[in-house]
Amino acid sequence: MTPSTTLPRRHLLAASAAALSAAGLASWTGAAQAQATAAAAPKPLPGYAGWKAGNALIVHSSSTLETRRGAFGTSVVTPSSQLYVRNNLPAPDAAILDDRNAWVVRVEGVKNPRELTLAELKTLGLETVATVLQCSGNGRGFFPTKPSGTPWTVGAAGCVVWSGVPVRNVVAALGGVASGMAYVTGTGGEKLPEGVDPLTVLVERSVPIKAMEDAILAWEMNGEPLSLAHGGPLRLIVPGYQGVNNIKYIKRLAFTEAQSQARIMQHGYRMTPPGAKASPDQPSVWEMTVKSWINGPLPEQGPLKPGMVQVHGVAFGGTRGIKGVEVSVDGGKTWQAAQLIGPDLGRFAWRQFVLPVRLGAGTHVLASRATDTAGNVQPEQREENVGGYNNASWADHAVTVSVA
Ligand SMILES: Nc1nc2c(c(=O)[nH]1)N[C@H]1C(S)=C(S)[C@@H](COP(=O)(O)O)O[C@H]1N2
Ligand SMILES: [Mo]
Repeated sequence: MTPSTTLPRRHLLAASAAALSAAGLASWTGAAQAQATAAAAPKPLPGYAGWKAGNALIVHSSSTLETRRGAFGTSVVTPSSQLYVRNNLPAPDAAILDDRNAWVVRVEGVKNPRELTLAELKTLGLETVATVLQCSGNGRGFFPTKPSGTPWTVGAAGCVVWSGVPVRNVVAALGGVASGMAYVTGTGGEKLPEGVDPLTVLVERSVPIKAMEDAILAWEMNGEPLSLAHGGPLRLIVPGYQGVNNIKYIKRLAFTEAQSQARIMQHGYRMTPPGAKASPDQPSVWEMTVKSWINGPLPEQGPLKPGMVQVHGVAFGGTRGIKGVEVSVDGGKTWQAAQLIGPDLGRFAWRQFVLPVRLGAGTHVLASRATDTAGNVQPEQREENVGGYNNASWADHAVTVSVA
């Protein structure tokens, strides 16, 4: 049902053409070669993510890698090798991982502000949390308006297990939050390009201070030291919040009265209504809302045989967790309760669901619709916005399969 290494045909063609030409047999591969070239050879993985499973990923650019819909598997946690990557700036030099424990984060907006090393952080507490890490632009590819930005469909998301120190422990060790603070602001440790106003490129995001209760400073992902691609040696994890708020290579954690002045906060990642200009008075992409999608069967797996099919996928509810998921095999006219399966890793993780259905010959539109624990139901339609953010539409995420 969910071959984790399904190779699209163009990969096979490109790979076999390359293998043949390497063996000096290119002359008779003319047809395959031409086809492979016409389909544009897949882009190679960028160096900092060279350890990833190329077959499981769509390489949009050197800073945007998307998990293939058919590669999610059905074991809850997304393997690190298959997890999407999104960098707004080039990843820092890998040398920052040479001495992880020496990494320094400056904590401000507390009674006793100071710098702490990762070694010190490791003495202040330890917590493990599973969260859905999702880019707020996930689903942008379904917007008919073609917003600028990566046209992700479903694969700019994964369910990841993090370990680190709770931010509230760090705050307690530094005497508590200074008075009047309303936001937690994280600053990324990338080297900034020269000759530009730092505020136009700096990756710095603020979230409401209440998010501190669940936030951790993480140094481990899925049981391994945090990789450079995913923000090692240290990353801020804000469970239930959109990806951009989870600051990689964090070098400063500040409790602040106001939101960051960085462009990525003031004008980027705002829910800007169609036709309007981005501005700080529009909602920022913070908490995620209830969402689900089907990961199998998928049209790219070819026509199905008539009979039983396990319709399966994932569902999450931001900070609230999932109460249930319904599946439709008639494009949303009728719905049936799906079964939640697998371990429940907590309210910030996704749940897997399955509905066994019997499909006869013909075309079927399969959709899923999740409900969170507060009773919010996944909407049929996306909320239109200029940036193509927060697409949770069940209609957009439906898949059409044929049975023959
Ligand atoms: N320092 C820093 N943190 C960052 C980013 C970045 O470019 N720099 N990108 C953000 C965005 S937009 C997303 S979606 C997630 C992507 O996390 P991942 O690459 O580990 O999947 O990291 C967020 N944190
Ligand atoms: Mo993102």
